[in-house]
Amino acid sequence: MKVRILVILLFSASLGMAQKPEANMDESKVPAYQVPDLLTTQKGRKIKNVKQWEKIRRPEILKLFQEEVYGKVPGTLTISDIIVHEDHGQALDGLAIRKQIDLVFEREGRVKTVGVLIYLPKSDGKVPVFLAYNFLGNHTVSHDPNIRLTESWVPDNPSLGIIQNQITEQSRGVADEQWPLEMIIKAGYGIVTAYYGDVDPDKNDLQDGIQSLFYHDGQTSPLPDEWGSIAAWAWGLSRIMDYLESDPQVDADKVVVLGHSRLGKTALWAAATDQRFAMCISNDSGCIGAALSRRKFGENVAIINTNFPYWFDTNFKKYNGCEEKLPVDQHMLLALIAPRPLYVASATEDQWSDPKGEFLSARLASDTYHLYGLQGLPVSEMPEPDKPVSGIISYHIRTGKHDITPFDWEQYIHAANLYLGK
Ligand code: GTR
Repeated sequence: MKVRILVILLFSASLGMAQKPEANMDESKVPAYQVPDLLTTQKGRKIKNVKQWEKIRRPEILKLFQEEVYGKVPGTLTISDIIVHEDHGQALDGLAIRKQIDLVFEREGRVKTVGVLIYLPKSDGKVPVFLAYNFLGNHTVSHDPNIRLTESWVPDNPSLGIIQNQITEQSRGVADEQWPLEMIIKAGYGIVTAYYGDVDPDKNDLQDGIQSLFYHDGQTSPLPDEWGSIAAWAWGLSRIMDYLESDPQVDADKVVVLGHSRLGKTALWAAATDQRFAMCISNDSGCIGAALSRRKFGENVAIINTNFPYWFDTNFKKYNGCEEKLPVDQHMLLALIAPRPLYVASATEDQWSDPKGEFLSARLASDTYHLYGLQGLPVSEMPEPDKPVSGIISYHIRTGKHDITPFDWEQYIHAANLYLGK
């Protein structure tokens, strides 16, 4: 009998070692935790005003995220060439003009091309824009037959006709419900999108993304504190911003960077690292996006590092299973966006992204907004589903699943109207 118990114990222990890390989906099992204080430096100095925040604490936090989480960009690379495929295509039944350009990046003979699709409301002046990556290619955001097809690697999806990692006509318009273009244009905003896989294909190799342009001979992956895919995608958003600054029809002082899910994590990191983005919207960004890591609810550090190790730098692997050792938590990422408007959104059926952790993080980030004389998130309790809370930090939890819907977009347009100084 004893032997049998021992065998069972040994067997389950060995299974345990091989097992994938598990997600806690039970609120009662959230551990007691304490997040690092936003306004106390690592050496214990109290931050009392904007000047100290901007000179001391903000750079300290930014560096910690750069070194320990997302990874540093190893050098400078500017746009080598802009290829204009289309400058004023008539689109959306005459409501908008369409532009399509390629941004070309070249370094030591290696080249990457990022295709950018732009719809702008017809206007005599410059217009504010939303900038957001898409998941499967620019042609998926609308049935518009003029949108060019990406040649980059796309994950196989036979039901969408994506075979051998190449898209075909079959996926044109498949994401149009996530991109209510007419509503955005009618509200007076342009929309700028690109396929994130043009910058770095979303697969575990780090061989054919923008990072590879920086490799020296024989190098096959970034250094331990250098960029994973999220930092590379965020870098790409900044390069699109470089282009937007040169576009006479775009108001580059009013670019709202937005992203859903992994692209929400990316939008947050882009807004943290590049203060030219006037506003940031995180839609269901979850783990290592808006949600607090120390709650260990839903997706956690070990899970995300197991499934998507290449999204982050190698240093980040140290924190598998020990979120409490992280020198940062995600409210500090949100605080890097202050004093700019920020919108954090969750969905009721998206417990994997830990809506409560996203809300609490937005709440905690308010301390930095207070330094600027701003209220931050105006409530302390999580609102009811579909009842948005509006402030310089806004929040809502929408009924439904992990997705970005016209309801979400309506709130984002409303917040941009209120807080972008339009
Ligand atoms: C999931 C991942 C999340 C989120 C999501 C997405 O598999 O666990 O962190 O990024 O993908 O991007 O759709």
